[in-house]
Amino acid sequence: MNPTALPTTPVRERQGVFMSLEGSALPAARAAELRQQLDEHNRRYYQLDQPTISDYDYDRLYQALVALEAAHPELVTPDSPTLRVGAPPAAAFLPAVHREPLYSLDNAFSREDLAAFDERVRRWLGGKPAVYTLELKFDGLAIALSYGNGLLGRRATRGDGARGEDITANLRTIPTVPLRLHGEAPQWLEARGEVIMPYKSFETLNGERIANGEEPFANPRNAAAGSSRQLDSRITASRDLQIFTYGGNWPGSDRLGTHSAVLAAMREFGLHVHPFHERCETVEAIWALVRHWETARPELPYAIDGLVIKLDSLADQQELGYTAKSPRWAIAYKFPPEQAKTTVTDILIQVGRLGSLTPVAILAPTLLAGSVISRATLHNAAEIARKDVRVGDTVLIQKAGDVIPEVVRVVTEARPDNALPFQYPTACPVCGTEVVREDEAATRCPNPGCPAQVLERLLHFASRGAMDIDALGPAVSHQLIARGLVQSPADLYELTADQVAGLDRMGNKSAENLIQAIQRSKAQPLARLLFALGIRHVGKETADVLAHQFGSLAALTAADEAALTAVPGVGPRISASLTATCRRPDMMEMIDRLTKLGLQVAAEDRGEQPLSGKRFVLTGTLESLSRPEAGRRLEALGATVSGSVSKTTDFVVVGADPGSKLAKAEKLGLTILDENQFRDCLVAHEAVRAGGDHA
Ligand code: 1X8
Repeated sequence: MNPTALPTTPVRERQGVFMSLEGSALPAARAAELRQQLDEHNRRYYQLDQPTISDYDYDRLYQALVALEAAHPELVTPDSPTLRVGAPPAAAFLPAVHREPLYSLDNAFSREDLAAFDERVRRWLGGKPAVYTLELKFDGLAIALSYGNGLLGRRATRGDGARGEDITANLRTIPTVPLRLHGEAPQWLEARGEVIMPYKSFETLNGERIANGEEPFANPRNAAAGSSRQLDSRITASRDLQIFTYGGNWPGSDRLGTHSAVLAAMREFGLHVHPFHERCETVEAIWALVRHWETARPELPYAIDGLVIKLDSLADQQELGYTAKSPRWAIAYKFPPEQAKTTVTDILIQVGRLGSLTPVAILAPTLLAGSVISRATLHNAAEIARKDVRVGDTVLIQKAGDVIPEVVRVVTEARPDNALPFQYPTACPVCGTEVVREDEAATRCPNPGCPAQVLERLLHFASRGAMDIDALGPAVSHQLIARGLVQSPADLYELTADQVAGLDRMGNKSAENLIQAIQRSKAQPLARLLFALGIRHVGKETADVLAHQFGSLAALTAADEAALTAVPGVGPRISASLTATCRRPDMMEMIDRLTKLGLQVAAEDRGEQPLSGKRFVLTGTLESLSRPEAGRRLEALGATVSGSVSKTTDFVVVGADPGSKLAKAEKLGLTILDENQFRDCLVAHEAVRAGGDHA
C-alpha cells in the first residue's frame, strides 16, 4: 500500500462534503458519515460525471465502511452503499433491463489481499487446484452489448447493475463495436465490456472544450462516459471512443469450459478483446504480473486502473457463485493513482473571475498519466500550509478527480537548504487590496476593479461559449485593460479601430477585424449574453433556461427569488446569486449600457412553435427524464413551464408522488398527462418541429 496516496486531512469540496479517513471516533457516527460521503461521491461519479476524489480514495472509503460494518454488524442499515451495486440510471434515457445483472468486483489493494482471495477460493474449491486468468482492468464506462441472431441490438450501460441506460444509438457509432458478428452467430449473445477514450483524444477534446468555454472532462473515463451518454448520438460519433469486451454469454458458451476459451470465441465473433490475458496458478505468478503492469502501465495509450483476476474454469465459477454484489470467483487489484516526482520552480497565486485566490505550483514539466504536467493546484492557503510546499522543493504529484493535478506531498529529504516557507499573501498579488478570508480555507480579493478579475471577466465574456469574440485573446485583452481602454465588457463596444491600432503587434487591418468581430457579437442571442455576464452559478444551461423563461434581461433582473426558483432547474443558490448580482449598481449600469449599445437583451422571436402559448406545470418525479430536461424540451417547443397551477395552465404533467398540485389541477378540471402521455406528446411535437425545420 502506498501511504502517500492516503488523504491525511479533509479535502475540501464544493458543497461542504468532506473526505476523510479519520473522521468521527464513535462507530455509529463514523458509519453514518462514511455512508453520506459515499452516497455523495456516488452521485457525482454516476450521475454528474464529475467526481471530486480519485477512485482509489473512493475505494478506500468504501473499504473503511465495509470493515466498520463487519466489526459492528448492528450498524448495517438497509440503505448502506455496501448493500448496493452502482447507482440508478441518469434520468434522460429509457431504462434497459439486462439479461443478467452486471456485477461489480471486490477490490484488492495489496499482495496480502490477493493471497486472502486465493485462500478463500481454494477453500471453497475444497482443495482442487485453482487456475486464474489475469486481464487488464479498463477505466471507462461499463456497458453490455446484446446481439440477436448476430445483429447488434440493445446496448446498455451498467447503471445499478440490474437496469442500465439504453444507449442504443450511441455505441453503434464506435468503430470497434461490430454491427454484425462474424461466423455462425448464436441466437443471442450478451457481451460485457468497457468504453474508453485514449489519452491523446481526451487531451484534444478537452482543449476544444476549454476553447469553447465549456467545462473540460475530469479524466478520460468521464469523457468516455459523457460521450457515450449523449442524447445526440452524432456527438458520440464525433468522439474517439474504443471498446474492449471481457466477458460473454450465449447459448452454448458454458460448454467451452474456460473463460480463456470464451474470450477466444468472442474474438472469433469479431468482438474487440484485448490481446493480453494470462493464466496464473499461484499468488507469486499473479504478483509478478502486478509488478510488471505497474511499470508498463504508463506506456499504454489509455487508462487502466488495475488488473482483474478470475477463476478460469466456468464450472468452478458456477460452483463459487455470487454474493449480493459481486462474484466470489473474481477480484480486482487496484493500482494506486499514478504519481510522478518533479520540482517546484515557483508558486503563483491566481485570481479568478469572481476574485477567489488559488495557489498554483509551477513545476518542471513531467509526464504523468498520459500528459505533460507543468502546474499543479495547491487548492488554498490551508493546504499549502499543511503540506509546507516551498519553491525549490521536490514534490510527488498525482491526478485525482480533477483535470489539474495536485501535489500529494513534499519529498522533504530532497529539500534544498535555502528553501523558505511560502508566505501566503495577505494582499491581492495583482491589485494589492487586502484579501478577505471567506472561511478557514478560501480567500478572495474583494476589489471588483482588480485588473486580474477584470481580465478574467473579459476573457470569459469573449470566450467561445459566451459572446465568441475570437480575436479577443489574453494578449489583446491584457493591453486593453492596461491602457485603460476597457474596464467592463460594455467598453468593448465603444472601442474604435484607431484606439486598437495602437496596441502591440496590431496593424490597421487586424484592428479593423477586431472591431468588426466585437460589433458582430452584438447579435449573439440573449442566452449567450446572460452566460457571458459571468454571474456566479449561472452556467450555460441555466442561462439558456433563464433566457427562455424570462425573455429579456429587464424581466430577469426584475424577478424576485420566488419567481426565479419557480423555473425548472433553478434552485435557491442560483436565484440568490442572481438577485444579489442584478441589484449591484455596477451590474445595473452595465446592463443599461449594453441595452443602449444594441445588444440582444431580449430573446428573438422564434416564430410560431408547435407548443407556442401553451402553459405546462410539471409535478412529481418523472422516471425517464429529469424535470429540468423536460422543461428545456418543452421550452424549445415554445411552451411556457410554470411552477404553479392556475386557471391559465393548459397541461399538468404528473410524475410519481405529485403532491398538492395534482389535487389543485383536478379541482380546476385541467388536462392531466401521465409520464407516458407526456413523452408521447414531446416526441410527437419534436418530430413535427424537425419536419418543419427541414422544410
Ligand atoms: C470490470 C472490468 C473488467 C475487466 C476489465 N475492465 C473492467 N473495468 C476484465 O474482466 N478484464 S470485469 C469488471 C466487472 O466485472 N465489474
